[in-house]
Amino acid sequence: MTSKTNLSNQQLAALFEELADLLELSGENAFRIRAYRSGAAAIAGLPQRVEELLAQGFDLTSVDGIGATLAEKSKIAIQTGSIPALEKIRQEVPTTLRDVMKVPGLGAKKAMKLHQELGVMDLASLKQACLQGSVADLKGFGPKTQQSILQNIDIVAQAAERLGIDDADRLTQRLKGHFSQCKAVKRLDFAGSYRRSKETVGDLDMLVVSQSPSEVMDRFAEFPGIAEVLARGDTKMSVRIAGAFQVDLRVVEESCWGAALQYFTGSKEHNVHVRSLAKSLGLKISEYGVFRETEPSVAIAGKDEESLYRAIGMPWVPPELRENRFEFQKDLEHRLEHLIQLSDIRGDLHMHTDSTDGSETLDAMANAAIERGLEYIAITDHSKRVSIARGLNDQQVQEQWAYIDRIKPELEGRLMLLKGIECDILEDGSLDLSDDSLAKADWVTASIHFGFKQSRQEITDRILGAIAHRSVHSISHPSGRLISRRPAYEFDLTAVIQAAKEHGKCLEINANPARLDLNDLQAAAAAQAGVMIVINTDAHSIGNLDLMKYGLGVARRAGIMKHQVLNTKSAKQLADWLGKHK
Ligand code: DGT
Ligand code: CA
Ligand code: CA
Ligand code: ZN
Repeated sequence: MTSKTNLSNQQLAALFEELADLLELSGENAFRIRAYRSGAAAIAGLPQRVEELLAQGFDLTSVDGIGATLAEKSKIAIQTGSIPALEKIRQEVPTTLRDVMKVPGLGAKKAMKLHQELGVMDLASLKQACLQGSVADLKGFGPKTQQSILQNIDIVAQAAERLGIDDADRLTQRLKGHFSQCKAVKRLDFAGSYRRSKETVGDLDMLVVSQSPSEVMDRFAEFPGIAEVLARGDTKMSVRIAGAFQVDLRVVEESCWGAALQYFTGSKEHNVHVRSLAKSLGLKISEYGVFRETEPSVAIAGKDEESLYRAIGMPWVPPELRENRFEFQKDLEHRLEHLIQLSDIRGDLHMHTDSTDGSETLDAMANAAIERGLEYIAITDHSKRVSIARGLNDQQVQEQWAYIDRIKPELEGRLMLLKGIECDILEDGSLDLSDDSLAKADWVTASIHFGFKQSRQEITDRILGAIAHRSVHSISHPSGRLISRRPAYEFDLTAVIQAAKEHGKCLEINANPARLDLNDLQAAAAAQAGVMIVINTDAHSIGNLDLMKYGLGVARRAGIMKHQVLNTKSAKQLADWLGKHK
């Protein structure tokens, strides 16, 4: 079979995703839609291009999730670049409605109703309809729904443009792998917001040192995920990956590496300040190096970043701090000396097991923690209110803790295993488990999973009540947001910080990249107020224990120092701390 379309697996998967969305909008039966979705996921996960597989005579239906219909449509797509069924339905349903159906709280049915009744075509016309108040008048919607749609539109619009830090991370790994065999590449790194560990990344900025830029660009063009080459010059190239995501490549000289890396790492605000400092010293900093204004052709620094910062009298600034927040303040040296790093983390105080919605047994989680060199963990399964996760009631949690007491001796000297619980803060402000139960725990973290639509005051009061409860040690994912999917509930962060400080309770940075909650600014405010921070993975599987690094990204962006984080303490120190916080 020959093909002229050069369709990547991501592009092919995107076609099936679109088909599934449009079918859902048109009211097609759920079974067919699910088949296309799982097919799309299966195709996106294939290690080799579908085109190559077909050329080798590989039978696509042997892949889990790909049936005969999907295999046949894939063949046609590889040959023609599209799928006839998709072409047909695009005539009937505007494809821009896909964004509308993804607004939290809407879905396909409501999106279609908005289309049919109000002529909504896309996010822009949806926003307009909300602002005009016509959504509130529609049967089944109302003013409250209209209000929440308005809030959620921006989140969806942003999600379409930005990649989560973990997705960006995976993409950098694939790109590194792709270039590992390319001899023309002497050095490769990623700059921009990715290097600064922002929670989402607008585009990836890749820097390469090479003597032969064209060879590097040729190799770049062969990257399997590429949908389109947007621009290619002598040393610059931009491509579009899968959906809408962009990767910029710049090839630089070895002698400019530090200056280029510094320039393209940003942030823009940081760089503006760096350059004004340089100017006050009679220096000029560009992506090519540091120059004396009197001698603009000879670089005096810039081969590495250290030399660039030294030239303006500064220590090297970790990328996460380059946001013009803390790095130009007088206490920089002190902050740098103590800035928290991943190796400071000695335990993890939020994780789930298969007793609720985790995928592993308690023993497996404990062993995985030991393998990762953690000194202690708290098992914090859900409480009963989270019924979809089979949350534990008073009796079940006692049973789990009795089990922990039984296996503790075996773990002695290897892992301190804490009897914990993630206890829901109920809608009425009470806690989901009895005071008697909670008093028997080693570690109680309280969190909100329901009642997001309550007023700012009600939600604030719920959290304040939990903070004041004598058995609670910490509040988990305090804002309740899901990045690019659900906004935080409304609450008074300042009041929460103050109460946590007063009662000596912790606030969590939840390291799960879908949450990162508290975020960097909130965590900075809490730490500056003197609140103890705890950084937890909220692991639901063994692999999730490795998400800690994303929480560290947030903490470092917040300028947080080691002593401000509870789980940098040794097991002994933590036991002492818990003893004092009974
Ligand atoms: P993003 O991609 O939106 O998540 O954020 P960044 O920070 O990665 O921004 P991006 O990709 O536009 O640019 C990467 C860095 O390059 C940016 O942080 C600073 C530097 N940079 C790019 N363009 C300009 C510019 O026009 N002026 C200045 N001062 N710096 C720039
Ligand atoms: Ca960028
Ligand atoms: Ca860029
Ligand atoms: Zn949890």
